[in-house]
Amino acid sequence: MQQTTFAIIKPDAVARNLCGEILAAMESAGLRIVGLKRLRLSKLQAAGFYAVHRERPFFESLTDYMSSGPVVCVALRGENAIAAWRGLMGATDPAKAEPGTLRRKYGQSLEANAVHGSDAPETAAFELGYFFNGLEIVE
Ligand code: IDP
Repeated sequence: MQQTTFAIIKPDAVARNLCGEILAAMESAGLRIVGLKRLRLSKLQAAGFYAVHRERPFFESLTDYMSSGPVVCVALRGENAIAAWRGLMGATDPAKAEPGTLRRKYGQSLEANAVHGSDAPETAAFELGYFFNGLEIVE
């Protein structure tokens, strides 16, 4: 099933000039980049994006980190794109992520784990709409 999912290259990875390598890994996995933008989130915008985590103890730190520098946002389209991109990212904690995954290769800590990916069709729809308007995703 063709799907569109949402990815972020997080501030730690952007700061280390890893955008090209991460975008290349997306394409090598057969995913198509159908939307792309660089921006810097405000603290409030980061809190809106991660609203599902607002009761978690790491919420303050997470939203500080996500607003600490520019991010690169990507709309990705392909066969089972949500699961395909989650698989390529690896587990949340880079130390526990499978060898070869992007978080294992590029993640620095449980929080600064290099990339984000939507975990379900509903979250993909919310997250794509949070960052892109209809004209900015070109399938
Ligand atoms: P996911 O990004 O793999 O879907 P989530 O549980 O949705 O993982 O967590 C969102 C983000 O919050 C993670 O990618 C990571 O940056 C951060 N995070 C998750 N758990 C912790 C934690 O226990 N401490 C600090 N940051 C965390």
